Amino acid sequence: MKQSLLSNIESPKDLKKLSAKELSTLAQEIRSRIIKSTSENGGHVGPNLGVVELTIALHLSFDSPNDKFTWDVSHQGYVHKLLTGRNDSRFDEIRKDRGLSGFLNIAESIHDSFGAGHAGTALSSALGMCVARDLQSKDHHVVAIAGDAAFTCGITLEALNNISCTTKKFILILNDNEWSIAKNVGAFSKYFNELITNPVYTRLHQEAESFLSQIPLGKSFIKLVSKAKRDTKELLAPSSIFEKLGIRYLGPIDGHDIQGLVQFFEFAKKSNEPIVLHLLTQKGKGYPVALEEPEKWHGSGPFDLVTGKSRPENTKSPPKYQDVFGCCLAKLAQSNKNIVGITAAMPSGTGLDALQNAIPERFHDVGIAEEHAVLLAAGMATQGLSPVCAIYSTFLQRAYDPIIHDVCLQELPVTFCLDRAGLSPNDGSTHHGLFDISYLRCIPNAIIMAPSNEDLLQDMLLTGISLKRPTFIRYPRGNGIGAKLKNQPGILKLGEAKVIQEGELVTIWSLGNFVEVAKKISDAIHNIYGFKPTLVDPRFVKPLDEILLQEHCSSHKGIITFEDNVLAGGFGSAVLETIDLLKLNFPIKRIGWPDQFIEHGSSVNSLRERHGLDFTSIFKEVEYFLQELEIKQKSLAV
Ligand SMILES: Cc1ncc(C[n+]2csc(CCOP(=O)(O)OP(=O)(O)O)c2C)c(N)n1
Repeated sequence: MKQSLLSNIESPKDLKKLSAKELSTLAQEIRSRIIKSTSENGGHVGPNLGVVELTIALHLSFDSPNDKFTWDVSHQGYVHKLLTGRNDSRFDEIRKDRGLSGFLNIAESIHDSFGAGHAGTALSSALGMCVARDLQSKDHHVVAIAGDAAFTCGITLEALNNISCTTKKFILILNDNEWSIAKNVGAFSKYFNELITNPVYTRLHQEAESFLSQIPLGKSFIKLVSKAKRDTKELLAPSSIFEKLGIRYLGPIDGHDIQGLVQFFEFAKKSNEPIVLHLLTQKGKGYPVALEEPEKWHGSGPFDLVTGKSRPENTKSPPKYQDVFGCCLAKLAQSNKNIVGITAAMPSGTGLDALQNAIPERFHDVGIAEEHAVLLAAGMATQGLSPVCAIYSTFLQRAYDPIIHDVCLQELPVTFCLDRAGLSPNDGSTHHGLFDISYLRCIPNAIIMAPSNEDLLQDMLLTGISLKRPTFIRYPRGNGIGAKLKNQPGILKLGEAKVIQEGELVTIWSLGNFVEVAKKISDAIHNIYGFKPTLVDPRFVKPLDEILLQEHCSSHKGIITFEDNVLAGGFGSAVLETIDLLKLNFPIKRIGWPDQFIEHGSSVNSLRERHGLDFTSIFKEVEYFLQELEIKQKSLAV
């Protein structure tokens, strides 16, 4: 069988041996490899298919790892992985237990100059590398590659403001495919479109392109491009924000033409001022189904290679938390005209598209701008609106200051709905929502809830809106537990925990999705030790039900807490601190995530197993605790 070209690429140097025709065959092979692998493992299909030529051209023109690339989000880094020695069995299991990470990671390869997972980091990190290079009198290139949606991020704009006064040598690739996850939003997106369609600009560019294509690489090419650029600059300057910021603008450029791209990159390498190359690419290029539905194919679960259809989910599965949230909010908004929904570029992921469809004028997608989203909500809240900010737990980290300084300090009625609290297994350390309890619990005025089932999420949403105070509701990724959904949610009493099983000797306070685990642990205790522990669903992390806690401390021998958050500063810490504050001197065992970043994995269960949070490991811990409390197994009791 003929060996594929891709199988002979062990490092970017091997690319340079290929002819133009072979490079285009290689591009096809890479596309097939990505489609095949993502059909098994899921992953970022569309973004990667869109950057095949761009990545090949980058590695042809630049010298990685000496030259540095910073990729925004880095979800589009699969091609880069394949060209930098990672076209092996680990790619077959990308995002799985033994596979590569779905993002770039400095620990995974020397070619990954910077890891990411959150948007908006490419320009600032590249600029930092430029500062180091200039100070150390080195002369390598640093290239930031950012999608059009990265320009909805505040950090990207902060970096843009800082580039030309910091370095003369900075290359920015704007990979414009017009899509964020959903269609890109905002004024920058419109502006990029204007740059592409402006007739004056297009005419000039066509001229530039036609003469570029006639000229071989080399000094004459560079000189002519520079001249053309100078000649056109006067005309272009008024329309190019980049030029105003001291960054030379060249574009629009066909992002799928390898040879053309190489010429532009060679030109950029010679530039004596910061330069941006505006590339046009198609998300999903080469896979018709992905081209047709860019939003669906931004990130996909496993799918059928031929039809592109998602592998059938169990139709009997309970609804996802995100959908219960979205439907419930849309329903509540029908009868409460003050409710407004805000998302930072995740309308479908958060389920907020239900509100978008039902009442579009009360739906706001602000782009990848979590910090702004929270301030926007704060402003709305001062004027009598009831904003609901739906932001994944991990991305809310971006908005920490406005949460403290604007919402909580002024005690404004903003309801935060934190989806993906807990594990995001395939995505890994950049995406797990394991810190929110710790980073929110220390903020005065914050009310924090975690539902143990999807119906309780509805109650908490109504409770949050009704409280008219800063409220945070954290819930996990994926399906609920199959709880019956009430038509009309109820309002919970602030801070009231619920005893779900009256028992004896030990009381187990388990939060959110760990209530189900606690029930199983309780059954095992009953079988082996012959007693039923008390089970509590605390529902509120803050305020904590101190009265119930105090009662349980006097009627039990010890307390166990479970949570889907890091132990440091988490729910168990809240219980421990309260025990200390109340001077109860009561034995406690806390179960939660350790003080380390949790990697990606195939599933919640596999990661729990690896980190001692599966049933068997937890039960072992519980048994040690029972021994400490001198509670004996049934068979050993006298
Ligand atoms: C801070 C933050 N918020 C939200 C996201 C979720 N997210 C991942 S990729 C993406 C869109 C990226 O669009 P763009 O940068 O244009 O790249 P493309 O996928 O179109 O190539 C979003 C919103 C994120 N990664 N980081």
